[in-house]
Amino acid sequence: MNLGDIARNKLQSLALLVAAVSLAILPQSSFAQEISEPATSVDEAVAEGQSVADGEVVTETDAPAFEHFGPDMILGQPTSFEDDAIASMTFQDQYTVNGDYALWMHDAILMPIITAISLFVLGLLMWVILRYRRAKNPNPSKTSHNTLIEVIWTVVPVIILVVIAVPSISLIAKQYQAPPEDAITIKANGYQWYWGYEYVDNGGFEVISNMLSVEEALTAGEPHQLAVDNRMVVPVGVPIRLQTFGADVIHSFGMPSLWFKLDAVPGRINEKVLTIEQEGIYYGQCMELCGARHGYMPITIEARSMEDFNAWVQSQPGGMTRAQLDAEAAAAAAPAPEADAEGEEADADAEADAADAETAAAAA
Ligand SMILES: [Cu+2]
Repeated sequence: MNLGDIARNKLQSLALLVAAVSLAILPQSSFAQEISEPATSVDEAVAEGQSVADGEVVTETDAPAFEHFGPDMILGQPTSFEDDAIASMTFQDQYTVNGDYALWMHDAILMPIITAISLFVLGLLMWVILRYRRAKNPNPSKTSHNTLIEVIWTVVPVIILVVIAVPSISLIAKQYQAPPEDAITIKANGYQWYWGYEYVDNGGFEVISNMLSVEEALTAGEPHQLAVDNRMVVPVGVPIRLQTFGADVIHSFGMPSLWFKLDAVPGRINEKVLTIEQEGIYYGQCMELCGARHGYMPITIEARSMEDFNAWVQSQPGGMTRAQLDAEAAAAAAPAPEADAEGEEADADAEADAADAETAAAAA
């Protein structure tokens, strides 16, 4: 190795060192800044009452006003130990039919069975320890088989497992029921490290959602690390076909109070149906370890009446309600009045031709 090579090697390692140090001291906020940008520009467009559709700036005229819910409408969120010790250790309140069922299964089936078995085993242990200790029972029994006891300790656990299996399997079946055909499709895209909500059935616009800073969350009266700048607004009481997709790595869309968790996997679309029972704000998080800022990509769902949802959709760039899309499709499908008349004539001709052909065939 000559002197030049040595110098080059030294320089390369120095460059690596400088890069590593600058990465380490680069403020975290600069990452957040990068990913917040698209959302800010959309906000500005909305604030100016304009929507950017197909690259054109369109001024909105008749879109109804929409206002987001305040913190008084927060329903689905975790409870801190200080506020309520018991609630902090168990499930959040549930706002879907599946969530109610799962909570019932936990409270009425699993917990009583677990408690009874634990107490029974504890009782048996205590009895054996006290009654059959060496001082009390110097000559232990040599019994090695007892058919009755063996049958009981085989059959009873089988019955317990069957009792648990029936509601358990039925819950799995409920969770994976296919959404009805008219369900509203919303696609949640997981990015490193934020969420994008694509409104497939409402014009295909995407809402980019980033976590609020501590100050912003406190000002808004919302919980920090759960509150976001742009919420996922959904209609209440109607089935939503919620699809998940991973744009880079595997994420997971998890909403504890809605009994909904679905992995967002690159290269495939997962889907489950979600029907929220009550208007309000619900918080969730990414639930798959997805990288450095995995803990900072929360989900906020705002469930609104269909009327409010439609108003919100129209406030989004390129957003179209179902009625608007249907009307547009009908207008595109229906020919102009003149063409319509000609079309009818053409139809009549075709029918006559068909009749002629039938007669000819019959004659032959
Ligand atoms: Cu993630």
